[in-house]
Amino acid sequence: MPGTSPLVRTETVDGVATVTLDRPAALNALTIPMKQELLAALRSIERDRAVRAVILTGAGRAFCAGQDLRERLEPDAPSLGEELRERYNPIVRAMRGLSKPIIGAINGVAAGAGASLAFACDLRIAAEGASFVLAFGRLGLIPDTGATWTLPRLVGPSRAMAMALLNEPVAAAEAERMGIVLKVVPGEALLDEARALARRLVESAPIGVALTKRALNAAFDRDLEAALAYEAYLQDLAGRTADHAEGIAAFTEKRPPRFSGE
Ligand code: T3D
Repeated sequence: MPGTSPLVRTETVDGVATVTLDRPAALNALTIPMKQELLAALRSIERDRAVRAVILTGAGRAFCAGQDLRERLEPDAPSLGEELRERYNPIVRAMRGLSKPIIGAINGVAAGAGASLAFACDLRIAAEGASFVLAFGRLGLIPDTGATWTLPRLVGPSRAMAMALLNEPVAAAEAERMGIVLKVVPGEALLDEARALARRLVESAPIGVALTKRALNAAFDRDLEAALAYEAYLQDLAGRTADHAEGIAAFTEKRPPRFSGE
């Protein structure tokens, strides 16, 4: 079903919602209305039981150039702290807390908060011409929109510090070596590859997928004992689902599982 938003488009096909940042003339730089639309799209996807996986991508040659810097020059522009608290941080929370996995299909440059959005996805694949640059330091700023949390977890503290302090673009092939992206594909194949990955997630047990995402996110901040306890709690929930019973039945009957999401 095509969405109506002019700046963030959502299209859902066969359980996969593709969310496209759609302001290509400004490399999908983020304005206040665009951030509001992105958050609304994520919230709507959370409520939509038909959606089991999400693809986040950009229209045109960029994924997202981060905050629209021209908007910052407007006389009534909110403070940066307010902008983060009111608009960017809720988006990051919505992405990390979404019960469905998000694949970043990084079609071009991801800069500033655009890179942060890419890092907030659960999985990423990139087009050959894509790149990641924190860019904040060039503006005298610190990395935000969750990048100080996500990036060290993706690449380790040393590489994260280098990206944050040096602000040099990391090309797609290097991003693959660093573990930021799962794979790099020709630009024209990117969306097909993302859809193929999404289909595999759509065919998985949705509650198991949601709880897996929750467990891994939570484990970042816990010691082993707490992680073991949380695993036991979540596994108890997963073990009570009809999909777990279906997984066992499918294994014993030597057939593919048909997960209902119950
Ligand atoms: O609220 C807050 O401010 C707090 C949060 C901050 C979060 C942040 O994201 S801070 C970081 C903001 N982003 C940047 O600093 C990146 C700025 N852009 C660039 O460095 C370059 O555009 C790119 C490396 C992304 C791409 O370079 P290139 O040479 O391929 O393209 P270009 O010619 O620079 O850009 C094409 C057009 O997009 C151009 O418009 P024009 O001149 O053709 O009308 C350019 O101005 C526009 N554009 C690109 N980035 C932004 C932008 N317009 C507004 N804001 C942008 N961030």
